[in-house]
Amino acid sequence: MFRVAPGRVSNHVAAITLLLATGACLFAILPEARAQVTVSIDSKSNLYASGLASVPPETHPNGEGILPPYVTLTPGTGRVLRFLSVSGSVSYNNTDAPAPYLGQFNGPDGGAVWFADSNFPTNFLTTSGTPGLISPSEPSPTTFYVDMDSLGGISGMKLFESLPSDRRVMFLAGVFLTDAEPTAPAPASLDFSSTATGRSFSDLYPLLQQTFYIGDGLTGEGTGSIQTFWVPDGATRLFLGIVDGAYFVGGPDYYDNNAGSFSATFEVTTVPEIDPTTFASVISLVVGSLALLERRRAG
Ligand SMILES: [Ca+2]
Ligand SMILES: [Ca+2]
Repeated sequence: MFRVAPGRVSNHVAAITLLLATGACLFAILPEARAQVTVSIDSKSNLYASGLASVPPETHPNGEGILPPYVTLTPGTGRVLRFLSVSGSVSYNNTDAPAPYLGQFNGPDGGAVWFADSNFPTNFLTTSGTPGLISPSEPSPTTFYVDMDSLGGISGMKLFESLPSDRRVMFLAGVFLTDAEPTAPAPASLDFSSTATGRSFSDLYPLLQQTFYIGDGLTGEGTGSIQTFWVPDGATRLFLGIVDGAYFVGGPDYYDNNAGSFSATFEVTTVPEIDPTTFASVISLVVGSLALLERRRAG
């Protein structure tokens, strides 16, 4: 540590020493800056194909989409991911939906998109007794919610809302992986319903292979503060993509009728652990130096 020898240094040198010590302290606390990255995410990017060499078509009979984009991450601990900008819009079906539903585009936070056909109320919906599930008596057209199963090593995801207007599908989503191909079992599915984690979290701690909601990366939609996604130790890749499926329930599917894309700008920084003993030593040095300066000034 620094030592200030009384009587042998001028006030000037002591002041510089104090500044250097304070600067070193601040430098240790500030996060390490990393370069910003911008990635384009096609709406056909199948998040459930993350880390695979190719998209297995047999698990997506109605449209397997394409491999999702990814970035490599510098290994480490205490890493956080923050999105500085997410823009663009996507459609869950701009190809073969009935005319009223064709071309419903939504932004990165997702949309409460509409759908209605003769199968919808009976095949996939049960009772309004459970929050988020739509009552069969609810008039069509109604809106989707998300209740995806895991596939291989990649987890599913849930996003129920009682109010149809609060539901969100086709949002930007992500998953952290190592360099290895993901293998089962998948971790538990995260639940982004407002009755669970919600979409307005300030910090999220996803596991490896656990898909997570990103949206626009802000606590609100286009408003609020920047959300912090803690990178799981061991992660060396971040994949960005879309969660899609038949009515957004069950297995991933129906990627090929999507349209549009998102553009996401983000950075990963490292927040060093602050060693309490080191921190206390520096504070003690600063206080000691101040006291020395005062004594010399008084003398
Ligand atoms: Ca689709
Ligand atoms: Ca948001």
